[in-house]
Amino acid sequence: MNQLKTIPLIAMLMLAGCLATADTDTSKRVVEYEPVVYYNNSSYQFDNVAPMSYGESFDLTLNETTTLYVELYTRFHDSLVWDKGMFNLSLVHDNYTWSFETNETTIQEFNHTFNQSGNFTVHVRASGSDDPADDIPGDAYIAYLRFETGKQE
Ligand SMILES: [Ca+2]
Repeated sequence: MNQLKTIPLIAMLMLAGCLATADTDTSKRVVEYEPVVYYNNSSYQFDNVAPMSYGESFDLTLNETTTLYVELYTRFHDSLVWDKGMFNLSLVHDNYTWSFETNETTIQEFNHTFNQSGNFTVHVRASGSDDPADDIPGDAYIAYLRFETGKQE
């Protein structure tokens, strides 16, 4: 019984392989907008009572026009004792720096397009603390970054 099920499955897999190959061999190729996409997700919650900083960095090579799409959730309380926490996102490439900073408690989506190619370093930094006297969890952020590069404009 198992063999009867296996044989058609193998035949289907072979056929699927043929179809996929035939598809890519098409001589008339349509050049479409195919961006190269990089994702980076970063998040942190400050459970410390005294202020603390947190950061992540990563390198990225970008080729043509790049659009960075950001989905950002930030939560920062007004501390009686310390400076208010903050979130900072920076892209650094040679003498070029783009950065965004906020200390709001909000959800925001935005994008930024830049005509720079080369090796970038992306810095995600934040500082914050937790107020032990309230029921609210500590300062926090969640950042979803999506880089789409190679866009024809
Ligand atoms: Ca708290």
